[in-house]
Order: sequence, then structure tokens, then C-alpha cells
Amino acid sequence: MQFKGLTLVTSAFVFAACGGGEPKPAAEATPAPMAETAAPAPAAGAATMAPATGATVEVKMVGDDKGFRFEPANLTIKSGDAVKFVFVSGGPHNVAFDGSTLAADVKAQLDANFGSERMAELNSNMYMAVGQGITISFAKIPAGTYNFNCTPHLAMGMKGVLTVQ
Ligand SMILES: [Cu+2]
Repeated sequence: MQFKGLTLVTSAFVFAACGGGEPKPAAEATPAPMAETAAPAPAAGAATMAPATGATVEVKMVGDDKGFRFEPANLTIKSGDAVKFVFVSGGPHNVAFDGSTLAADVKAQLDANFGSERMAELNSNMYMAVGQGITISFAKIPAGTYNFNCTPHLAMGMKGVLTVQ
């Protein structure tokens, strides 16, 4: 019983800390059953992962004596396709999309489409071994150009442009 109360307080606190200041005074007064639904409740308008419905295009993450790069760095896909970023050499590499030019709903959908490999907003986990990587779905992503880069090697020009048709 005591643990249950403790858990509720903890998750309510975490929720408040991450939720961008949307106060939930009701959570305090609500008894235990509410705790299960309170924690995973997404913010209003939050997107959910949309699985790819089309082809999967591979992009290699490379670092060698010619430099650090994505291969190909410029590519075109259709909405609904997926892009599989795969570590080949010279890491650590990650995949980070530039959200500064994206509409809020597009940004939220792309972020959700990072799935379980998402480390932070529009940022993948860090990859250090051959074969590691992330497959990002572009389902529910509108036509446009999307800039991406590798955070550790951005200054060395490891970036690319993805066009969604
Ligand atoms: Cu890199």
C-alpha cells in the first residue's frame, strides 16, 4: 500500500516535470486506479508511430580516410517509405533531423516515427558498431525536404537532405 502511494507521487511528479507545466491537481486527489492511466497519457495532439507502408531505402553511415558522411547524402523517397540508416564505419554516428523548419504536427509525427530508437526529439540513439542503426518510417509525413545530420560529425559535414514526394 505504501509503495503504491509512493509510485503515484513519483509518476505524478515526473509527468509534471516533463509535461511543460500543465498542472494536474486532480491527480493528487485521485485514488490508485488513476495511476495506471496517468503515466502514459500523451499530451494533447501527440502523434503516434506510423509504420511504413512502402519501400525501405538504405543510407550508410560512414567514416573513413575520405571523411564522415551519409551514403547517399541526398535521396528521394515517397511518403510511406522508410529509411534505414546503418552504421558502416567510423562512429559513433547518430541520425538527427532538423526540426526548425518543420510545422509542429509534422515534427511531432516524424519524432514519433523514430520509434524505440529515439533518444531525444528527432534524435536517434548513438551507434558504434557495424550493422547498428535506425529505420525511420515516413508514413504520415508530407511531401517536402527534410535535413538530417550526425550530431558528432555535423561540424565535419556529415549531413544530408531527404526529399519526400
Ligand atoms: Cu557520424
